[in-house]
Amino acid sequence: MKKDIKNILVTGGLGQIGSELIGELRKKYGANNVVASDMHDASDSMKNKGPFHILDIKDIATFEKLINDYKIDTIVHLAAILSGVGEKNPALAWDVNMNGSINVLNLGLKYEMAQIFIPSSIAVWGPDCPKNALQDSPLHPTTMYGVTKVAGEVLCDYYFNKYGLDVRGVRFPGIISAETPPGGGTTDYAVEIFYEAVKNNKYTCFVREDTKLPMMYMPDCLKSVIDLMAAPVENLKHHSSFNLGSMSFNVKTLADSVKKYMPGFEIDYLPDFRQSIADSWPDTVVDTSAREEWGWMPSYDLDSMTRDMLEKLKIKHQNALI
Ligand code: NAD
Ligand code: AKB
Repeated sequence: MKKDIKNILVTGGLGQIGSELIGELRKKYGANNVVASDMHDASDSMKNKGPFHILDIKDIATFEKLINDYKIDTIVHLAAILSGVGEKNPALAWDVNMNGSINVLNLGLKYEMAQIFIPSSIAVWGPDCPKNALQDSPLHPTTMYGVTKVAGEVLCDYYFNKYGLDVRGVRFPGIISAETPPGGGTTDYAVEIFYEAVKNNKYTCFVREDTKLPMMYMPDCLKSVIDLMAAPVENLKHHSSFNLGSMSFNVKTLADSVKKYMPGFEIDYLPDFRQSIADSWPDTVVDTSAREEWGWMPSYDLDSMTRDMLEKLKIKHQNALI
């Protein structure tokens, strides 16, 4: 039986996605019904907007106390180690990503929760994936981050099929945003370029100019989570592994888009270990299942995103916030 979402706990809420998703969830579900958490303490401005608690996702006692105190019936699980940091410390990526997800799923089961949302990533694919990734393309990642994302998807589907726990998730592309900098992934260059353009009008990119990856602007990322969480479960054939397309471009095209609004912008290239991670991921994704099963439709393209990013970051720069 489908249960209503009333009280949500967000893990990893101070990260790139959480710091904006919490606001969107609060608009829909009420400020006091969305509890933010992270392993680090939050700023006063974050704490003034609604409940916040320090929570390491491996600390089950604190997890359960929060669930009981706030009558939590839904977890949006964002705490994770991303691909760049994960390749430098694979043991940490395995520990946080796998133990975090299994703890969330077991607590979801124990407290008979209405829903669990755990994002996956384009990192589930590896070099044998076609450059245009299909929903069912082979999942043979070559990073530990990707390994944990594949295992996470399979685990989520196991909990749905065996226990009927309503677990949902999407394979996010690289997320681009102006609020909180990204936390150590391979697609971070597509965010850094905007920050550096505004601050210095030049950027040294850590992948080659022909590197092409799927990307998405934050407003579309937020919309995807809100819409998938609200979708009727009976409409879903997939659960935790929806491909999600929005835009795809190589770094040269991205730099040209920035130059349109920042004449004189310069870019050069100094590829590092993240080049081979980027090379192992597809260029584009086919997201027909998300469109058909819950009406996914992105709004932003490269040009509208570039304009909005630069506007937002210029204001932050003028106010000495970046
Ligand atoms: P992020 O790195 O910006 O934030 C992750 C947060 O998790 C950080 O605030 C960190 O402090 C917290 N964290 C780390 N270890 C923790 C622990 N043990 N206990 C509690 N908190 C802990 O990540 P994000 O970009 O916001 O990503 C959120 C989710 O979306 C992740 O599952 C990530 O894999 C997925 N995703 C993100 C992107 C992207 O481009 N941002 C793309 C694909 C998938
Ligand atoms: C990363 O680059 O690790 C993330 C992702 C695509 O999952 N941004």
